[in-house]
Amino acid sequence: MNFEMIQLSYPFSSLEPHIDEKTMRVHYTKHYRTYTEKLNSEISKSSGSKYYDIESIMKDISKLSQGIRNNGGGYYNHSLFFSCLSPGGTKISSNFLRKIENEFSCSFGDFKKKFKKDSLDRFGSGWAWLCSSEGGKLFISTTPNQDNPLMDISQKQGIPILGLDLWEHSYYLKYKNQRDLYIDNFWEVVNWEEVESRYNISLV
Ligand code: MN3
Repeated sequence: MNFEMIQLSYPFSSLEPHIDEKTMRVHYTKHYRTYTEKLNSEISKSSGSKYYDIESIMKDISKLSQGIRNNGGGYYNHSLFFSCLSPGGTKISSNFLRKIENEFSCSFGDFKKKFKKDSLDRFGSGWAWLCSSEGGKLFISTTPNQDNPLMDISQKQGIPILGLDLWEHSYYLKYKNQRDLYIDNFWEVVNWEEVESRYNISLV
């Protein structure tokens, strides 16, 4: 089993000015590629080779090596992150907007504020997530390093449908220490069609 990088449906420069071309290029061709290659190498020399999909690996991560946890997480997380971006973003459907407002009992603006606060509270490297859990309940969570809520070691488990990379490599070239500005601008490039589609799949 060899895991492959997802192909981007948009050019590196197309998320400008919110995410700059150079960051996208390095992030995809260096960081993401390295996680993918290391995952494949870790798996080939371990019991991970009996797995056929990345989701099953995440769900059994407590039984697998630290190398698979780091690089498998890196592979899964970046595949999700890059899939949920699009040039200029896509408009959220009225259905899914209502879903978010109902689930979080607040406006869409306040939901974004909550997501931002949790992202800023995550110290050091990690990820912020919008997740679906049993019965389609939505929740926000954050994880350290390359962990994610699909992993069986995660404090709060669910199916991630949107992920924000909080590692400095994802924003430092453009935003330097301003993680808050990076988070604000992230919303400008979210592919809500993809997020909603992942939510619908999570219900099955
Ligand atoms: Mn990254």
